Amino acid sequence: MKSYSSQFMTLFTRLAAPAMLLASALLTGCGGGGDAANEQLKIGFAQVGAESVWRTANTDSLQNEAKKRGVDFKFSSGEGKQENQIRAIRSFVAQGVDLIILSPIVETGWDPVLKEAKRAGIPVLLMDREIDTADESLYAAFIGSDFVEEGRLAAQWMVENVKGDEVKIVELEGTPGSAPAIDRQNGFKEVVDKHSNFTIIESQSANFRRSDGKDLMESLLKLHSDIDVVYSHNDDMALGAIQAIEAAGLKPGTDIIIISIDAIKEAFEAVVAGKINCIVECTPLFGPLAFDMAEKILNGEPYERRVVMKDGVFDQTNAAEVIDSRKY
Ligand code: GZL
Repeated sequence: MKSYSSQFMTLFTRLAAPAMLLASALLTGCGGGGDAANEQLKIGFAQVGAESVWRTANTDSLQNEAKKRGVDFKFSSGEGKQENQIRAIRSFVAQGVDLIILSPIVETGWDPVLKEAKRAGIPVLLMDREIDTADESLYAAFIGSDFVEEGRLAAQWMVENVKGDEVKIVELEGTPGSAPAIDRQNGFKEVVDKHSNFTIIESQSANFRRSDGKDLMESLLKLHSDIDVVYSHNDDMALGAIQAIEAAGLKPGTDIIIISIDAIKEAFEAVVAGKINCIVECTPLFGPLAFDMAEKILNGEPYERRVVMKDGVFDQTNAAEVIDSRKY
């Protein structure tokens, strides 16, 4: 297991590398052969779960890249529970991994277990979602999207494309307490609050899950006969809501405008079919970048502590031309 402090790493590498190479040459009888510094990386990944197409695409991206790089990759699915992720992190520490990748299901409650990783000298790379902590030293870096901006982009598209004196919106929220649910709600509201003819009449969680999105939309349609817009924090819930809207005899994308985030392939297909009006991209394809960052952290090389992905906006004016190039 490599230790983490970059100063120690730099010193260690400078002083030890020639000695290690000499030792390996003596032991293996080969002069200047294998590079001892290139031992197999052992990385633990505490994933949220498998709640959405986005999530499984994210898992695949990491697992495929780990395989390509010959990393000893220890994957643990939290199955939607923080306690499972905390248990996985403790297990990675006990196994002496070199680095931990964490996609934290919610923002709070991580300090104790991250302190244990820090005491063990194991750096933590936050991927996808951020945490709420006063101690920034508990993680080495963050790589993910700007969820507040995603919410703003969704609302901006709505105020530019949906007309009416009194536009009523229902919001399908993601997992309560998660960074994407909190931030996508805040970013959307920031723009809506500047336009008095737009009103959010309901905002409830469907946990990023398709079946929950369908159930929630069914109940909202029973409560309200005048819904103009559905703003969904992810495509899975939007696709579930579409099932409920159609079951109610209404036309999604026409009778009720649908705006969603993630931009999975199935959502692109729904946009082309006229059932979703706008999707804001949130790429799950972190694999190559995550492992590049992990290697820099472990090698004591300079790296960006915060890497924010670029997200696009797609609607019925541009979805058809890019759908074939989409990778998730
Ligand atoms: C966003 C990610 C969210 C996706 C959902 O980066 O955390 O979690 O928007 C996923 O599809 O479940």
